[in-house]
Amino acid sequence: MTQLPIESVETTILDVPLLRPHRFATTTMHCQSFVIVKLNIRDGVQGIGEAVVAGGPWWGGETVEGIKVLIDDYLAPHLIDADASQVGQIAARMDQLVAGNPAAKAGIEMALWDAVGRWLGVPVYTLLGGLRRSSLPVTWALGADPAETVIEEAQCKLAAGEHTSFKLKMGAGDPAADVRRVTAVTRALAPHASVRVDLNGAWDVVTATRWLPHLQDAGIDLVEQPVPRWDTAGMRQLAERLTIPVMADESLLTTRDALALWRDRAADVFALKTAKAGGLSPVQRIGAIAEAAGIPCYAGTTLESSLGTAASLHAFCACPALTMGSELFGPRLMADDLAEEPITYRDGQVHVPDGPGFGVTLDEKKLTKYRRA
Ligand code: MUC
Ligand code: MG
Repeated sequence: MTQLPIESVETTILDVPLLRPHRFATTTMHCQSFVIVKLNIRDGVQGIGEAVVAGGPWWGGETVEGIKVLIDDYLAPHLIDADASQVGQIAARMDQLVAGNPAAKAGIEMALWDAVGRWLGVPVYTLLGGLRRSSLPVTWALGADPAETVIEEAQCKLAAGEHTSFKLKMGAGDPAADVRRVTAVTRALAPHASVRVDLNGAWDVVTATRWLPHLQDAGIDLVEQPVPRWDTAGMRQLAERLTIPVMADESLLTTRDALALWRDRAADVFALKTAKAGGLSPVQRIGAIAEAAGIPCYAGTTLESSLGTAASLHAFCACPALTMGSELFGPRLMADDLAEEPITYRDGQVHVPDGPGFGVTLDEKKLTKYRRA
C-alpha cells in the first residue's frame, strides 16, 4: 500500500552571492548555486532537498544546470506515484536509471527523508538511528589567497571566538611558493589555531613527497587529498611517510572506494559528504565501513546552504565514526540564508536542528529572490 505517493517534483536553480570570493587551486567562486528539489506528496506533505556542487564541474563533474535537466527529464518521471516512504527502493531505482551523478541523486534522496520525517513528525536523525552528538566543531575554509589575506581573515574568526580550526586551500602555482605561504599562515596562527590543507589532488606524489614534510614541520595538522583521486598508491605512500593524517576526499565517493582505501591503507581519515556520496543513506553506509575499519571520519562541505547543511547534520550527527569534526561553514560564507530560521552556529560548533524532517524551512521569499531567470 503506497503510504506517501509522490504527486510532483519541482526543481529550481538559485544563485546566492558569497560574502567573499572562494579560491581553489584551479577556480574561484563568487556565488554558490543550488538546485532546490521539492517533492509534493498527497495530503500536503512536502519534502525539500538541495543538490549542490562546489562552484562548478571542476570537483566532481556535475553542474547545477546538468542536475536540473537530469532530475527533470531522467529521474522525476519515474518518481511520480512512487512511495516516498520507501527511500531505499527509490534510491536503488535511481541507480538503475542513472549512473553516477551523486549530487543530483542526493537532492532527491534528501527530499525523501525530509518528507518522511515531516509525515511522521520526527527529526530525520531519529529515522537514522538517533544522535551520537548534537553538534560538530566547524573548521573554517580559507581560500588559496596570499598569506596576509588569509591570516587577517583567520585572526578575525579567532578573535570572534567563532573558529579555532582552519583549512587552507592550496595547490595553485609553484609548490615552493605555496609552501612558503602556508608555512607563514600556520606560524602566524599557531598556537591558537589548528591549520590543515586541502590540495584537491593538485600535486603528484613526487611533489607531495618533496614538500609535505616541510608543511608537517611547519605544524599543519592534516593534509587532504594531496594527489589525484586515482592515485591511491600515492596516498598510501604519503600516509606511511607522514606522521600527520592523510585524508581522502576526491578518492572517496562510494562504499567500494571506502573498502579499497581501507584495504590499501591509503588514507588515515575519510571525508564524508552528502553530495558526493549521493545522499544520507550512502553517507551512513560509508560511515559504517569506516567504523568497522577504525578509520575516523570528517564532515566535509560542498558549500551547502542552511537547508543542505541541516540535512547533512542529521546524517553526520547520527554517524558513530564521525569523530573528526566538520567544515560545514557554507551558510556563513553566503550573503543570505535560504532557511526561515538559519542553522545555529554557537561556540565554534554547528548544531543539528530539531523538529520534523530536517528541522529547517525553506524561505519562499528567498526562493523567489535568488531564482535564476
Ligand atoms: C573540498 O573539500 O574539496 C568546498 C569548499 C571548500 O573549501 O572545499 C571544497 C570541498
Ligand atoms: Mg576536499
